[in-house]
Amino acid sequence: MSAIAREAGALLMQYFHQKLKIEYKGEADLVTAADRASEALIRERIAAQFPTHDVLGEEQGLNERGGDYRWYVDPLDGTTNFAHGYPVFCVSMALEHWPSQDRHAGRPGKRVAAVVYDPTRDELFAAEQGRGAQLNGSAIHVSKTGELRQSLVATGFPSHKRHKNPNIYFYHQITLRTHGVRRAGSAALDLCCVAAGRFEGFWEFNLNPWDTAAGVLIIEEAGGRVTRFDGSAFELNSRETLASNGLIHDALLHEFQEIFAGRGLEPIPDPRRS
Ligand code: 2AM
Ligand code: CA
Repeated sequence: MSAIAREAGALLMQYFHQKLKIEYKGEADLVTAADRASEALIRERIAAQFPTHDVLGEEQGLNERGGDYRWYVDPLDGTTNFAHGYPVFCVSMALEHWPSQDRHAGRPGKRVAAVVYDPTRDELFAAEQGRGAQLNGSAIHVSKTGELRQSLVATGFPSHKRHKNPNIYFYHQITLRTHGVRRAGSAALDLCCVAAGRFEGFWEFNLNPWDTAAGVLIIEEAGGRVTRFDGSAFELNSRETLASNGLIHDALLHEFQEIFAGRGLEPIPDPRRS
C-alpha cells in the first residue's frame, strides 16, 4: 500500500512541477488529468496484486469484484491547492475488511490498514489496525494537550456549495476558544496532523468516505478519537467528522452543542470599528 501511494505521489509531483498556467476555466482540466492519472495508476496496481478487492475511488466510483476487502482511494486530496500551486495535497488510501456475512447482516466493515502520502514533504503516514501509526516508519502519537485554549485545531470548507455550509460560524466560535484554527485544504492531511500531534483537533462537514477512511484509522491507531458532532460513533458515511487527541474531545463536543443550539455566539465585530 505504501509503495502504491509513493508511486502515485511521484506521479502527482510530475504534474505539479509542470507549472502549467492555469486559466480558471482550464483549472478543471489540469486537475482532472492529475486526479485521473493517479487513480488509474492506483487501480492498476491494486487490480494486479489484489484482483478480488473492491475499490471505491473519488473519480471512478465503486468497482465491485465481490471480495471481502474494499479500498477507499482519494488519488489527490487537496485538489484546489494543487491547481493553484499551493503545495498541500496528498494521496489517501484505506483498506476495509467487510466479509459477506457482515454485509448481509448489515454490520459495518473494519478498517484494517491505511496510508496517506504527502509527496511535497515526502511524509508517509501509515497505520495497521491494532499495530499503531507511523510517520516514515517511526511511531506517532496524538498530543497530550488537554486544554482547548492551548489547542491548535483545523477545519475545512468544501470547494463548491459553500453557501449551504454553516462552518463559518463554527470557525468563528472555535477560533475564539482555541489557540487558532487552520484551514489548509486537505482533510486527509489534517487528520494525519492530529495523529502526529501537530493539531489537537479537526472537524469538517460533508466529507466523503475517501477523504476520511485512511486518516480516521491513523488517528485511532495514534491514540486519538473520531466521532460525529454529537459524540456518537463515526461511520464513513456520517458526513460529520470530529477528530481529536481524545483529551479535548468532550470540550469540543460541548462547543458544538452550544453552537448548534445558538448559545453563546459572539457577534462578529464591525470591521469599520476594529
Ligand atoms: P478534494 O481536494 O479531494 O476535493 C477541504 O477541506 C476538503 O474537502 C478536501 O479534503 C477536499 O477534497 C474536500 N472537498 C472539496 N470539495 C468538497 C465538496 N464539495 N464536498 C465534500 N468535500 C469536499
Ligand atoms: Ca478528497
